[in-house]
Amino acid sequence: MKLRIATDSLARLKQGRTIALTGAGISADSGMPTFRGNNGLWKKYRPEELATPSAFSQNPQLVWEWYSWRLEKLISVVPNEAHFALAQLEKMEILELIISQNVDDLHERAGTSKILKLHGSIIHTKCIECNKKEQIAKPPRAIPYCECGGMLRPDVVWFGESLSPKIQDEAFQEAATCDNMLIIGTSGIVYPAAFLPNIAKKEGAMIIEFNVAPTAITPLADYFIAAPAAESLPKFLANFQS
Ligand code: BV8
Ligand code: ZN
Repeated sequence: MKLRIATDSLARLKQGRTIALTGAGISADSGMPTFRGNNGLWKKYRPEELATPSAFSQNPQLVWEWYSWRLEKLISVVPNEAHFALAQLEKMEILELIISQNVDDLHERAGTSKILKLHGSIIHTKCIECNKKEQIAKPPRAIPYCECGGMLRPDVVWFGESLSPKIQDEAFQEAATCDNMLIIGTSGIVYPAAFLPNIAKKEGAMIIEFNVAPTAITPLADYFIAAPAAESLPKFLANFQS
């Protein structure tokens, strides 16, 4: 079954440059808890206790326990139909790029190759001494250390930390030059990512939002598709499959 999109909007999607901005909600249907939902990550933990540099310097053990728990969760889940639909849209050259706020690897495991990860990757570590980055083999039982002796941290952007200037500039550039932006599963609360829909809109892009509830972004949307992404994205994809 298709999702009803007006003919001129479909033509715009087929001819124009389309990018997607994704948030934790796209991974919700895989079973990954979101940040602010009712079973959200922040419910069990206090954000100021965990995803900040000061929390890590004060209590690296607790921060690693949280990330290890999230990694356990991540290796136990698989990409859902929303991730696969976006990967298919990339293959069909309808979707040029995904800009993701997510630190999971579900887009990549679904086959997406063109992705900008604004907030880093939970399956990679970074050494706080020599900055060496590597993929984590398995969820650590204790604080992991680099061969240089330095303590390892998750290779993610914490609150109060700047995004990589290169990645941030590229994301802003993509938002300013796209014709269409699909916005999937984000509350639009976290900055500077939350600037991206405003930049796209200001430059005349068509905004299609997929979410289960209205968000701070919804007033900007040309289409608001209220359903779980794992249901709505395959129906959206069906518009491009003869
Ligand atoms: C920075 C990695 C400069 C860690 C994360 C203005 C400008 C710049 C900064 C700020 C600013 N205003 C405030 C700030 C500070 C801060 C910020 O934004 N705070 C917020 C809380 C107000 N920003 C920063 O600190 C950023 N740094 O700008 O540096 C600087 C330097 C020094 C001092 C000041 C500034 C860094 C932000 C990055 C933080 N790191 N992640 C980790 O994951 O452990 S952010 C974290 O939140 C995740 O990455 C997550 O993706 C992200 C955003 O949340 P969402 O993805 O939107 O998820 P959420 O749960 O909120 O929403 C889920 C949505 O899905 C909901 O809408 C729900 O309805 C929907 N949904 C649920 N189920 C489904 C669904 N949709 C579809 N289908 C479903 N089934
Ligand atoms: Zn090191």
